[in-house]
Amino acid sequence: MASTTLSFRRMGARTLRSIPGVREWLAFSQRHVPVISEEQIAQYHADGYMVFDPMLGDSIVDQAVADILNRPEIKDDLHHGSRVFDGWTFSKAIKEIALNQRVLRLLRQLYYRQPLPFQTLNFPIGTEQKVHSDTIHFQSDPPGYMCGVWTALEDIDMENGPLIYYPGSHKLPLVITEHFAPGPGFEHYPTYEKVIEKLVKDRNLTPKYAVIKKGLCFVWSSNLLHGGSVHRDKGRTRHSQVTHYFFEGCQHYRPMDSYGGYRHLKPPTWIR
Ligand SMILES: O=C(O)CCC(=O)C(=O)O
Ligand SMILES: [Fe+2]
Repeated sequence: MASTTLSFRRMGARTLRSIPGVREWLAFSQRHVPVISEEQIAQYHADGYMVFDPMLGDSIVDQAVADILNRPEIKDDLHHGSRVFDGWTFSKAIKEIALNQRVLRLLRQLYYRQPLPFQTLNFPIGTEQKVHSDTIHFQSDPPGYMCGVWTALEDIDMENGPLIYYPGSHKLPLVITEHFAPGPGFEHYPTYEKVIEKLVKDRNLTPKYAVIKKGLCFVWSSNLLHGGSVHRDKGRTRHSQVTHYFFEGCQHYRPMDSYGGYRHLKPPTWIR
């Protein structure tokens, strides 16, 4: 009897949510409802990362994967750098992952500002990307209001190229273009990678790996050192999606293209 009542209630809630505008109103009215504890917030700022369950459901995760499989950038030239840029522009599932209400609530709790998703990248296999901090690509003023939310679209283990990261490294001083290049520009990126490699060695940093289950997110603070570890099992995929977020009330610029007081402002395209 109790379970019949419960399933009627669930059905009623589902029907209500399908009315146009109700879902959005619900999300809006619940935007300040906490999804993590004060201790977890403190832990995130101490470590520079956390694992979070956005409660996505398999169907949306599988749909996001299906939506990128026919893209030419994946079908015609698959390599470790392969990625689909801004899949949210054509995939409802990718956009839903980027705008997931639990993630938005989490980020509001972590930063006390409204999060603004601005970019999605979908990876079919491990990136094997060298260790870096996203602050070389995206920075805010005031600094630090940027983060990455990396969602496992399938189970990740040590064989299919998990994220590598260095706990606590978000507290290291920022590495900016002036430290390693004669001027701004992406052509200096290989030098940046060498600088970071040396930093990791000199500080004797110990890596960890984001071995997480399908549907879970790995959230990193803007200056956390991270990259893609070796994708050992070439027969497997590593479907994943990263969404980058800025926060409201900040100026946004690209450090790699900035230099000597000049800031390369690049207004992001917000995902909405
Ligand atoms: O997925 C990866 O292996 C690395 C992704 C990354 O570093 C990023 O998107 O900022
Ligand atoms: Fe990154």
